[in-house]
Amino acid sequence: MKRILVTGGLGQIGSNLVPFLRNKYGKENVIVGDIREPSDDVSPFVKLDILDKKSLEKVIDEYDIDTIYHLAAILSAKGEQNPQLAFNVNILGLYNILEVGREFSLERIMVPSSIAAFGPETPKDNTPNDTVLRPRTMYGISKVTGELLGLYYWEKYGLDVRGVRYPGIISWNAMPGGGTTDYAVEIFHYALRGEKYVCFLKEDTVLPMMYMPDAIKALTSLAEAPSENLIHRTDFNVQAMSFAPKDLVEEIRKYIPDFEVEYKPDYRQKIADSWPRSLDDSAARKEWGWKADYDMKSMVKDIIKNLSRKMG
Ligand code: NAD
Ligand code: AKB
Repeated sequence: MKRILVTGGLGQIGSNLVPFLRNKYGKENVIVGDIREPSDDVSPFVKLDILDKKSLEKVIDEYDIDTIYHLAAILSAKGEQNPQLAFNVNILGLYNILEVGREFSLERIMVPSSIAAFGPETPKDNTPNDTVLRPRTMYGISKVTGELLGLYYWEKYGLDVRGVRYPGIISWNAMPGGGTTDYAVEIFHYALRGEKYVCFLKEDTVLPMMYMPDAIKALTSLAEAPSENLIHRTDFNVQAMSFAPKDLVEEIRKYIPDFEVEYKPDYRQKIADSWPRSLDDSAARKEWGWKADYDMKSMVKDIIKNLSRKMG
């Protein structure tokens, strides 16, 4: 039986992953951990700062945890505003997670990486899985560190750490936590409220993106893949769609023709310019059968339907 802790479980991905895991493994077997208090009832919940190793050990022990989905992190834009916090949470926090994984001989630790692991010298189109990693953000540096530490703990201690390099994740039911791809979530809320959106990236900045159901599918499928099939472990490219803000606006205007957008690039433009436009995900396809279900068209249709219903 699985006993799962989801760190950072109140965040954008956690608030979608937790219901999925609870549906599969039972509510009581999936514990939400986060440094902040929930606004709704998400019990079983523990207030947990991953930098507090003693509390982390106590939670693992008390709840008899065998698997961690480690989602607690500071994302790229927030990380550039406070690199020290990003270093602490993303690197020292992950170190605590790996150490408790080793000490308690946990069965599996899932740690998402990101396209932020790449940098300006990385080939931008159809970016290979195994290529130059020279990120220039503290977030990206922490993601490369995480990929390498995960591999180290696997090879040295047999701790089964796995992860995908997520692109920008787009959801309608949870807001993003301070990244460079956040525009692609915010924009829907403005469009449906009938308000003008001021986009912080240039209109032609192409980035890889993924709809939330595919993001959940990617991480949970990798978690279940037979270990012997995996050549990579912590650093799988996963591609779903690639678009620029103007492409997304054009698609949204098919539903909301008078939607107004202005482009005012800020410090996040430089971050976006250092990331790839699309990814070669053949390793994920070969090693654990990855394939995305949604492209931009089907995603926009689904978001407009669900979000307009939610907003009444
Ligand atoms: P998020 O910012 O929405 O959520 C992170 C959560 O971590 C928040 O609820 C926050 O309160 C919590 N947290 C922060 N510091 C903590 C601490 N010290 N202890 C415990 N909890 C803490 O992030 P997300 O989008 O859900 O991302 C989850 C993971 O996926 C991260 O590793 C992120 O790098 C990765 N990822 C996300 C995206 C994306 O577009 N959302 C893309 C690539 C990779
Ligand atoms: C961010 O923009 O920081 C995240 C990511 C791609 O890792 N969405």
